[in-house]
Amino acid sequence: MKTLGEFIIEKQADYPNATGELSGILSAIRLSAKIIHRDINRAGLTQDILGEAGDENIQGEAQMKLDVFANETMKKALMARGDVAGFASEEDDSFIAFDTERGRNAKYILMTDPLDGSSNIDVNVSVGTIFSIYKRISPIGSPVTLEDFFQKGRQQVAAGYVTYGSSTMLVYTTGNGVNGFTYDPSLGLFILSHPEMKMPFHGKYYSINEGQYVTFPEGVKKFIKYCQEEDPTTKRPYSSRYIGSLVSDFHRNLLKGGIYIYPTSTSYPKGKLRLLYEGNPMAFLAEQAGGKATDGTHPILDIQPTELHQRVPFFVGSTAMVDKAKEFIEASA
Ligand code: AHM
Ligand code: MG
Repeated sequence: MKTLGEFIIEKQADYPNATGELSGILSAIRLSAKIIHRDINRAGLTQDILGEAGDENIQGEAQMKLDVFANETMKKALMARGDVAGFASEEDDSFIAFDTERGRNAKYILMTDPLDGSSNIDVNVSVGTIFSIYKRISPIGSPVTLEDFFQKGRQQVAAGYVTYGSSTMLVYTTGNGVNGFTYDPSLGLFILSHPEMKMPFHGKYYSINEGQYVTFPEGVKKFIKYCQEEDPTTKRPYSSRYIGSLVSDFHRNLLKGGIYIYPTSTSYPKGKLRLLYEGNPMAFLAEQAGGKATDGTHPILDIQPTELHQRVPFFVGSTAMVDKAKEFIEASA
């Protein structure tokens, strides 16, 4: 049995010059995950953490109490350890510079969607936390600037998610494969349960909000029809699974093989998901597990961010399925 803590220490030993800051950040995330896990699991009992918070985030979406709570938990845990210089979150309007002696001298920044899958919070369906870590570009010793957050996904040092499902799992990469840890609440420990995760090359599930079919671009509609056709050689028709929580849908497709799509649509002309908090970390994990992620034209990880809350059309999952979807999109362009 190997715990997440032991695993982090073991990995750090591979880098003799490591300062332990990245390990510190991962420990802060681990602590946040335990706190969020606890509160999600009690949510049905304590009305004060269910429902809407009464505010909207910068994108005009209603914030849930648990969204706000998870955001504060992450921020406080990271601030307390002092290993990040700045923080940006889907729930905050702007980035935050941790402007303390330690914060100014830290070399990493972190971006997060602290509680993804808002529509599933109040109905006991899995939600998740997504995080993404970069080295800052601005000089150490000064407060972080916006350019620190506008780095291509390719520059990520680490990324991962926590899925609060039938069990809670933390899955992350530091660019050297993907490893998954299952939380044992009785011990309060994350245990390595899924070493070196690999996404099947050919998938057989597709995850998309098909109710919005009429609003999708032609290429996406054709890909959906392709998934539904009968063809024994490619094991079609594929099955559809849509949880409506990116983390859960991604996690399912990572284990079983499949594709998750949130395309452009007439309701979301630029896509719904956010490049910095959702697209990039999931794309990094997908590539590290042997899968792919594209906006339909370019690899997600090669997109130059220009806005903190930038949206992106998102196709992620098994390589063969992502390539196929791209083929349909290119043919309809
Ligand atoms: P959120 O970050 O506000 O929760 O939005 C992102 C979520 C994804 O987790 C999920 O896949 C998608 O939005 C669901 O959207 P829809 O209800 O339009 O299908
Ligand atoms: Mg989200």
